[in-house]
Amino acid sequence: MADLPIPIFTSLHEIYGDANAALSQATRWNALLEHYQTVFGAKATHVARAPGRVNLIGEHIDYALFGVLPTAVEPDILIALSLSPSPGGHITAENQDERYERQSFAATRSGGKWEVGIDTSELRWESYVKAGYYGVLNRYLDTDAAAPKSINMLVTGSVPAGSGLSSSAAMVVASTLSFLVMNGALDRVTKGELVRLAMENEKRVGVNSGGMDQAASVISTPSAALYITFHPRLHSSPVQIPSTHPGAVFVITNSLVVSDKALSAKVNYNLRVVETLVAARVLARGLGVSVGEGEKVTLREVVGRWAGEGEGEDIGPERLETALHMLLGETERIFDRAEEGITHGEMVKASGLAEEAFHELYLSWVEVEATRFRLYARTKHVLSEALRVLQFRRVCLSHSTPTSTPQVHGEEVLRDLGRLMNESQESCSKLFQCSCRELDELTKLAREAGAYGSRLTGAGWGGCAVSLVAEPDVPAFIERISKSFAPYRKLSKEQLKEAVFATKPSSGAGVYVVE
Ligand code: NG1
Repeated sequence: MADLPIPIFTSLHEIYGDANAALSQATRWNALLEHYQTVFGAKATHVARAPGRVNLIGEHIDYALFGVLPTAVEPDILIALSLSPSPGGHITAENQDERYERQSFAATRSGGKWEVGIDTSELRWESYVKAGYYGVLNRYLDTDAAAPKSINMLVTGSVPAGSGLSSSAAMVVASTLSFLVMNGALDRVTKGELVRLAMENEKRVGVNSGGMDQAASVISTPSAALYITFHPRLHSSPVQIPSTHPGAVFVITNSLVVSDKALSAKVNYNLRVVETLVAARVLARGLGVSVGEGEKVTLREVVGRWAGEGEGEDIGPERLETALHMLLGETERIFDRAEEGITHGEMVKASGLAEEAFHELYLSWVEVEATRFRLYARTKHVLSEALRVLQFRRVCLSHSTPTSTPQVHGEEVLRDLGRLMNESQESCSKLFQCSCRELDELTKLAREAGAYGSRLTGAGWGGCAVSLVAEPDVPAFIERISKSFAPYRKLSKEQLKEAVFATKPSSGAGVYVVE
């Protein structure tokens, strides 16, 4: 799938998978194109589209290189585009959301590179547009080439920001696509290359993201979830959600707590990236697995080496599952299990590196802030969550065709999947500490409202939960949760519809050519 070209769409039906969904999106698309003409006095020629995603299971393990199971959703970022006749490579980016001001900028050449002036000291919406531009310019445009094209862009989005549905990745993928198509470079990239480019681009905005979101936003199809693995290289395969009776539906509920990953990165996201990297070295040391002095080894690589995986090989899901089971026991022996975590000095000692080498390897490239580091709890979460992804996938694969005793079987399957989701929530909350009071409450209320399983989705610390609900129970579930979760009571009907909704898988990113 990663080797396929970027799709060029000519109908909304192709994008949203069915005629009804396409119809309900048509008004929004038409409004965007009309607005574009009013703002820029000319018609848009293309619309770049990138969807958000919901991660069904596998949280905070992509940057440890373990497989995850997301699916693209209907909410998306759209960027209407056309070349502007003005010379000089001017980019004018307007956002339909009035909170975000119009921005104009142009790339400059400096020291053999293109620069676009990304300001990471504060959160600015255009940084995500510039991040996409930076990657395209530096990868596909010579610095001694004539000035890049001038472009007018109008952005709109239905993925709520800071909600764990990956609006930031959708934004960066859509902007990367925009600059590729406008500079005539779209046919030079495959889906896999777009994922890698968007990942690098997002790092420019300050988050050391793992790659799951970009892969889900780019590679998804409307028919299945994706099992995405990152080791030894990016790979994805479709996983059909079992066609059980009753059918399985994933319902999104927004906790309404906005979590800004980029702003809290040094105490949350990036700190977890560092903790899990150091934990990998400590685990390797305890297991007698060899790691190069300057190597930033990941937990997935340590598990593989311990299980006898050769360079560039993948031991496959079965052997990985067995290895994870065994290693979960080993963590008890290897790590200091102090509840409050260990100090910086203790962590350096456990890594076996000299202070200076430790700093260079783990802290020189990222800003983190902590007095204690919980390597044991983080490792336990990562290994057990990686195991749950494999189990979830196995349940799905073994029930992907309807069975002869559908009713009984269906409920059993939903119970199995739900249990794994609940265990994931518990682990995210207690061991990885990436939940929050509202998400703990919301997932508990979701189970009380009839969900088989409920868990936070995405980075956490706020944002959305995803719940597994039997199809016939969806309306009752939505009604109950709307009443029981206190913050929902003050929402209007419209706001509630945006906060609580059943997901439909959608196709991955692509470019729509306006006729
Ligand atoms: P969100 O915050 O939902 O986009 C982030 C990371 C993912 C992954 C999850 C946690 C980015 C762009 N995304 O997702 O790669 O690590 O957290 O599972 O940083």
